[in-house]
Amino acid sequence: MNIVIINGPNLNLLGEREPKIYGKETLKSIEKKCKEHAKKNKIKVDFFQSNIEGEIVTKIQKSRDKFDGLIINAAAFTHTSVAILDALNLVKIPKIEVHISNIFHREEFRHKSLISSAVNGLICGLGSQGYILAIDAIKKIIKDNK
Ligand code: CA2
Repeated sequence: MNIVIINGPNLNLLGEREPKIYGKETLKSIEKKCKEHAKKNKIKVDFFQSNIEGEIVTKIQKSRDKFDGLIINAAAFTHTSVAILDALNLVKIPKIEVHISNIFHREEFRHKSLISSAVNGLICGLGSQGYILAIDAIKKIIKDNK
C-alpha cells in the first residue's frame, strides 16, 4: 500500500510559533511518526509539503496513478482554493482531510473548508495524532474497497 500525505503553506514552520494551537512538534517529527506508524502497517508514505498552491495541485494530479490513498492538510488553502478542490475531485482514490487545530473553534473564516466535499472524511482538532488516525482510516477504506 502506498499513500501520499500532502501539507500546505507554512506547515514547514510548525513547532516554531503558536504552540497552544498547533503543539510543539515540528513537521519533520510528524513525518517521522507517520512513517514509523505506516511501516508497522506495511504502508509506504510519500510525505510532501509546499507553500505553493500549483505545486500542491500538481502533486494531487500525479497521485492518480501512483498512490492508493491521499491525506491532505491544505492549511490556509483549505479555506480558499477551488483549484485544490477541483484537483481532489479529479483523483478517484480514498482521500482524508486533516487539520491539527479544531477549525470550528477558531475564527469564522476557518469554519468553511472548500475541499471537504471532495474527501471521504475529515479529522480536525486532535493535534498531530490526527495524521496517525488518518493513516489508520485510509488503510481501512482502501482494504474495504478491494
Ligand atoms: O489546523 C490546521 O492544521 C490548519 O490547517 C493549519 C493552517 C490554518 O491556516 C488552517 O486554518 C488550519 C495554518 C498552518 C500554519 O502553520 C504554522 C506554522 C508555524 C507556527 C504555527 C503555525
